[in-house]
Amino acid sequence: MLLRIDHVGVACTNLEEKIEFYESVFGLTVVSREVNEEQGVREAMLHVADGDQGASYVQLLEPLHPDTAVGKFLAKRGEGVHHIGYGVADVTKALEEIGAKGVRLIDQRPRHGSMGASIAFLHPKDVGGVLTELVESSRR
Ligand code: V0V
Ligand code: CO
Repeated sequence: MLLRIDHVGVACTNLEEKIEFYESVFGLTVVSREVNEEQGVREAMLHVADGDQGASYVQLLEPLHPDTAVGKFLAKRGEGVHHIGYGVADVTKALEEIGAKGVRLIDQRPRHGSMGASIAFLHPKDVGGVLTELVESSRR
């Protein structure tokens, strides 16, 4: 069901500083920057690699307000890995299958994600403490 790791989401307090870090230390390139009001983030996607099933990225996330998913995470845990996004062929179908196995769905239906993707989150408490995102890429 999971095709690849689409992205690793990293929570940070200063997006511009963190972009510069990933560019200068790892030589990565920003391929997209967006503000996603619904998710409460300003984010950047940095391309890591291309594979048979699509590309993989690092997603740097800065909260728009303290009272958001990433804002609360930063207050509680500080900067670091926030979630893992797995590529799937059909996010609606994947949600159905995973929900039927008793895993709590944060999103009952897909939301708008970075670069036109359809995304949905699974509750970290039901995935061994890992906030897990399903990503149906718009380009396949
Ligand atoms: C919270 N918890 C986490 C966590 N965030 N555990 C692992 N990884 C995380 N990122 C734990 C937290 O420590 C608590 O455990 C418990 O879950 C409840 O957390 P809370 O601080 O009370 O916060 P809640 O319950 O209000 O919200 C937590 C959830 C929320 C996960 C439900 O953050 C959420 O809905 N996230 C999905 C949306 C999201 O993250 N959007 C930003 C990325 P203890 O302390 O009680 O044991 S947007 C994105 O990725 C986009 C746009 C994209 O890829 O395109
Ligand atoms: Co993400």
